[in-house]
Amino acid sequence: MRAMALVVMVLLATAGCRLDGGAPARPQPVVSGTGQAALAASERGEVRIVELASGFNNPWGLAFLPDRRMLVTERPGRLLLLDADARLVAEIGGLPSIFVDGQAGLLDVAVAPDFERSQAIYLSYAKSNLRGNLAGTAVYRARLVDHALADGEVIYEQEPKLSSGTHVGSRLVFDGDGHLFVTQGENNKRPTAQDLDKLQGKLVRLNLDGSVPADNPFVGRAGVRPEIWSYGHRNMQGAALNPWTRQLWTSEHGPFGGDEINIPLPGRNYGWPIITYGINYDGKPIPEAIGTAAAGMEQPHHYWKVSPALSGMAFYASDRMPGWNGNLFLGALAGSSLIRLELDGDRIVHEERLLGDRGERIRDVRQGPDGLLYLLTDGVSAKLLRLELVGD
Ligand SMILES: [Ca+2]
Repeated sequence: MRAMALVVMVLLATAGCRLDGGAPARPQPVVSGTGQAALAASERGEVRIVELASGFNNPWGLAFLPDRRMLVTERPGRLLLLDADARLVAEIGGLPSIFVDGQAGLLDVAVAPDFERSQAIYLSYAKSNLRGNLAGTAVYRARLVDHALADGEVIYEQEPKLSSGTHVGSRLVFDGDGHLFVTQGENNKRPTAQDLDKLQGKLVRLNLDGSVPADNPFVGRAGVRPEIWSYGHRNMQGAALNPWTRQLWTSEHGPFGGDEINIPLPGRNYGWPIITYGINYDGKPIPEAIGTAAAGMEQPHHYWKVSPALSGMAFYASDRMPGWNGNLFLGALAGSSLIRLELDGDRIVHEERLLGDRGERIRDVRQGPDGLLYLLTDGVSAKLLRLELVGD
């Protein structure tokens, strides 16, 4: 066995002191640089899987800085900075107060398109009300200065707040044209997904400072929140910009069955809970559902009868691994695999499940600046993995 440098960093920061509404995070070591590699077979060749780091506590989102360092969010309220070799550098300080309970907590992280000038990063998270018993999805923008956030500002938050820790989303995606998309859930308050005066169960589109774009579809309509881009969504935990069409694609958890991919168009109704391909977990129909289709409601672009439990997603656009170029990858939680979809234009023409024999829930997937794929697994002792298609 070759000598390996094990760098163990015990985090001394007391993350618990800035958490509201839930058990404090349990600081634990993130172990980097083990470099353990495994091979897996796939339709397009052999896949080399390298374990870059482990010990993350319920990680949610991964983002690359321009210098190839990485930011990883942990749902209990930590933001970690890793160097380009995935060694832990620091826990970032100066985060906002975060509501941590169930599915709620610190969620996605996104690096501003002009980061090299602005040093701005964006976080989506659950923000509590004053009583601390309910929360809503919110977006925080701040500058990353060394190992802390500075000049932080809440640029968006759901009001009223309805969640006690379920179906909060969330992913953050820039459209490359001066806007930020925020995916959200309906807080398991199903009918609110159809209420246009509420922000739960909506995809929203903001300017980079959080203001409402003048060309949002409902601007100026009485009783309708102008942030809304599309509605009738259950819980979108994945989103990515299609690099070839520049359109946003989202993944959405169905109930029992009926997970969806959508390409949300402005002002459209994506149906939840009126139309769905899923049923309740107890085997009964969704109470509000009238079927799988209705006038004025959009069909999903793609759906699964058996829910993989879709999480983060990434389009792969690189010549580094030609066999995967043009594919769409999605993490599957319950499905414990990485879903690879082949596209013909927007049409999904083939699906392969990767890494299924590892039995790991996949929380996020991103294309790295080196043209390789990076995954976060899920849970209390989660891993950062790097995938390379070597038999291509
Ligand atoms: Ca739908």
